Amino acid sequence: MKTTQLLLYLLILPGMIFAQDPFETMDDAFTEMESDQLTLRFFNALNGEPIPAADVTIESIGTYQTDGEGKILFPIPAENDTYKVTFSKQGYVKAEFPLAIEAGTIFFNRFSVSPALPLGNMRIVLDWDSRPEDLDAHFIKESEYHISYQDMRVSGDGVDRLDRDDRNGYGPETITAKKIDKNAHYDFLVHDYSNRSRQGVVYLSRSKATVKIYQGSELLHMLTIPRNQIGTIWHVFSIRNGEIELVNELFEHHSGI
Ligand SMILES: [Ca+2]
Repeated sequence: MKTTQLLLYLLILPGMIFAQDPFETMDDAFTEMESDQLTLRFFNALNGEPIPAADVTIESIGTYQTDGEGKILFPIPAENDTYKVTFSKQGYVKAEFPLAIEAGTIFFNRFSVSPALPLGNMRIVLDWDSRPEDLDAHFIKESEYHISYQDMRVSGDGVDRLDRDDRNGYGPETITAKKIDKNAHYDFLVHDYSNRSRQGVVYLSRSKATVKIYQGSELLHMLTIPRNQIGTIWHVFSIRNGEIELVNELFEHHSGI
């Protein structure tokens, strides 16, 4: 009996540890090779679930509907270019973003889309690849509070929160701010928790991390992490006097963390 149980654990555990995502990535690569098509995948930024039956238009390529896995497949265009993608589904922000296709491939094909937001709300969504396993989003209101996995809800002005902490690759890791104080200074940082004690490493830069800033009914900004840089902290943006200032720099140390 015990031997049987042990065997069962040995069979089941690796599947639990690696979840299903690495297989999705392998599936995508296999399907793309077989069919000369590319894949985009769309997820709900609040819970990480795939979004089915959404309309996705890729400029000068076509319009597609996501399947039950939140996925579309489209033919590889003949020309390397940046194409405008429009995602729309009732109940979600209508998201428009650029998609660069280079040498017949996409740099990163996972997009977490925010459910519709009340006017004035801001939602910051971090997606990344399978490694490092644990990146952390930090949203800091100077002299007042610091939201992260360590303190998901703060009482300060009581309106900002971490919706989702992801620890096994891919994200999304999501922070919602119900109100931005026009007199305050905010910073948004991404910390490579998995490699936090290492110096001179490029794992974060290789993570394909992408941050989307949604506000009200719009996707305001989409930033991709700078490539080939050393550091375990990505300072993505600040907010001063209610205005977003993009920073997009990597650091080994940062006073905010
Ligand atoms: Ca995390």
